[in-house]
Amino acid sequence: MTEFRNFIAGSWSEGASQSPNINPSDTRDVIGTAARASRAEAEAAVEAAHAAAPLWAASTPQQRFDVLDRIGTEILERREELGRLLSREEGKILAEGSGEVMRAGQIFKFFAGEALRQTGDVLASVRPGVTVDVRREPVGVVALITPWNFPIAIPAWKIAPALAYGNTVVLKPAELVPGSAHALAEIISRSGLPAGAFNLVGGKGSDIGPVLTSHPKVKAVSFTGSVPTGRGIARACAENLKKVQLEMGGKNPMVVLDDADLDIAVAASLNGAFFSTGQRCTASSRLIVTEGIHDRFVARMTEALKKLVVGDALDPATQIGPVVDERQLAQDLDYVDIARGEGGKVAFGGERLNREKPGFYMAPALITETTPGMRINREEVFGPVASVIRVKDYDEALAVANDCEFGLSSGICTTSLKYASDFKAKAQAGMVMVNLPTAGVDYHVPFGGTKGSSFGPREQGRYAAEFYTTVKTAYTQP
Ligand code: UN1
Repeated sequence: MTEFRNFIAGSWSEGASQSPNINPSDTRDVIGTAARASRAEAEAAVEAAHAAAPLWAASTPQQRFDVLDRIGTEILERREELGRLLSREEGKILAEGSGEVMRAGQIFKFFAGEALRQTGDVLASVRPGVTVDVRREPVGVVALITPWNFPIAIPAWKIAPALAYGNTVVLKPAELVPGSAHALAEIISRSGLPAGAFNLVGGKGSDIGPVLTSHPKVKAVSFTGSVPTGRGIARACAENLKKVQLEMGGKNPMVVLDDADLDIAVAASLNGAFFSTGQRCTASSRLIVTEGIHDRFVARMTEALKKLVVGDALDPATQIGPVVDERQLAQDLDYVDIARGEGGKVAFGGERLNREKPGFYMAPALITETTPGMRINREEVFGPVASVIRVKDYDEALAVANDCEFGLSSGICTTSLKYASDFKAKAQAGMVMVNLPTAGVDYHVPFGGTKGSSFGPREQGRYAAEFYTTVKTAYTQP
């Protein structure tokens, strides 16, 4: 049995207890056992990161480049194997699994370069003869709490900038996907990073999360996950005056206008709503469609959904893998019922599917005849469920798109430059997509949202420096 262990101060450990890592495509397949850290182990990880902090903060840009570049190289070389492990434990299909691993490798390569490209300012003071320089310094120990839906890319896009800017790390990955985090930790352990600069602790968030968010030696917490957990983390960080960065939910709109290219609109909506089994905070869960194209759009979507192959994530013929676990599947099915109860019509799917192997399979659901006030259009489902809202024109589409407590990614399909430009300006979202799915983002540009979706500085690209550094202003009189 493979053991996915904790990594603390440069040593591997079994944890206080273990939990099984189950394949959602075949629940008989136990991939391994995952270490659950005790609170004392989580504390030891923070202490190790704290002890290593001065050494890593003093590392040269070349040392940081070398470490991150080595990590990126090994991830890229092993992308098929790591992608398979990721798909086996999370349930996204093989192409998505290896694609995600590739993204993780590219992120490490990008931040390897950023370690060399760090900048500062040198200015004249307002006082004669005095100069001022403004430089970025590491924050110190950062705690990274990551979700199950991107088991390697999200840890990568937090760890890589943390290390590139000279911080040390304690990673707490989601319990459902310990294998990918363990593989990443092994790669990091061989990279030349000093012992203690990177630590991995597995287990329940409710158990060890509070250790990380309250420990005085943790200076910053970056979290991706649910809104209630995010709020709790923000409260704890406020109490202890830590920097905090939160990426939470979405209820992302995809607007389809009468003048849209229907092929593009259907492809972008299918991808955005249902790929990765809809388990992305960037998923297009509200399809807002103007009346002139509505019926043709729904007919084409339904036709396309009928052809999608739902099955074992490790079967190359599969297009939609299983839902991650029983609890999430129950929630997805529940929301289909809620939508039906509110007057929505299930145009396709929405039921549990039985396959040869016992797993959490669900037919992707398209719900039509919905209105903006319904719960199905206000609450995040986090599964393969999308609803269609019929609107009169662009103005109504924009208003409905923005009538939401979230603001992560907003899409529009149109051939009109006028509407596309207006939407880019007025969409209340951190990311806007024109004729592209709301999900599936680049790795070298900022990622994040507005309103209830995100809190704190942006992730990714060079904007990541904002969170992972602190600014020092130095005055010199020679
Ligand atoms: C993507 O759409 O490519 O948890 C990334 C999530 C996001 C990542 C989405 N933080 O779904």
